[in-house]
Amino acid sequence: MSEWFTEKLHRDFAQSLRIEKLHYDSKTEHQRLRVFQNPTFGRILTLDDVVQTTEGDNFIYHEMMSHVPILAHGAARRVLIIGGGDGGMAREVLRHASVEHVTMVEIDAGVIEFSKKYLPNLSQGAFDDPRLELVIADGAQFIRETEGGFDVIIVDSTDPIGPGEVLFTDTFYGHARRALAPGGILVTQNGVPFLQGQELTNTMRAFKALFADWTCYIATIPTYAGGPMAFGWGTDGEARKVDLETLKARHAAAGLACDYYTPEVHLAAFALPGYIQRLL
Ligand code: AG3
Repeated sequence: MSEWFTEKLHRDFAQSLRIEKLHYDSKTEHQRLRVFQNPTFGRILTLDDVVQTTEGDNFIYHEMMSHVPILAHGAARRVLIIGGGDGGMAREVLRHASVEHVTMVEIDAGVIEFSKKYLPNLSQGAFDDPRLELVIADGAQFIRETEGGFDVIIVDSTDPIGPGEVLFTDTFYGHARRALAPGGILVTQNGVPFLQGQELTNTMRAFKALFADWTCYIATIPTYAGGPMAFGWGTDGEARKVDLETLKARHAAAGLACDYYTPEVHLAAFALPGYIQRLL
């Protein structure tokens, strides 16, 4: 007899993952946290019964949300991560030697604590990097009060239910824009458009009013089921116009050994299918 975890994030569509072994199940101050083993995906972290990350496929999400804006920018020194308590995003951002300082603002200290213990493959030592400054706070409040000057801001949030909801408001996006340095880039997690189209539409409407250059780019992550996931992109700079040769040079100079990101994938990710274009 095997036990199954079933995610019911969407009204009409569920996904199940076999629980080979339950490592942890508890309530933090903010949400229910589980870590379990699955033979195909390795350890899986769920928050309030929604898959957040897996050892097996997290590389796609974390590489695409970090290397796309950082390599497009070309000279990112200060990076802000909102959320990201599992440490996977910090791991990828800190692989760039050019990044001097990473501020990570996570609302739930419990997620960091348990990820360090039960998901060390996610952070791979990122929490010990002296360039990382950890702030336990509400990201929406932090961004309202920060002086800013960030070259890249990555919103590595949960879905817009529960603690993550404030990270999808026009007010939050406005503050995020103000926290960017000139030429800075904001990227956001915007769910799976086939199933969560309204979420992308709402964010894009806000970006349209805020940024000279706004769009989304996509990547398919198996455990965020339902087709490609969308990442919001907003900037007043020219970073989206970066060409393949420049990206190749920057990628090589950074010395990144990626499993998903390539300069070709970077540019191709901005090519949107019709049903996603129509949501913008
Ligand atoms: N945060 C994104 C989880 C959203 C997935 N939900 C979904 N299927 N729409 C991931 C945190 C990883 N650092």
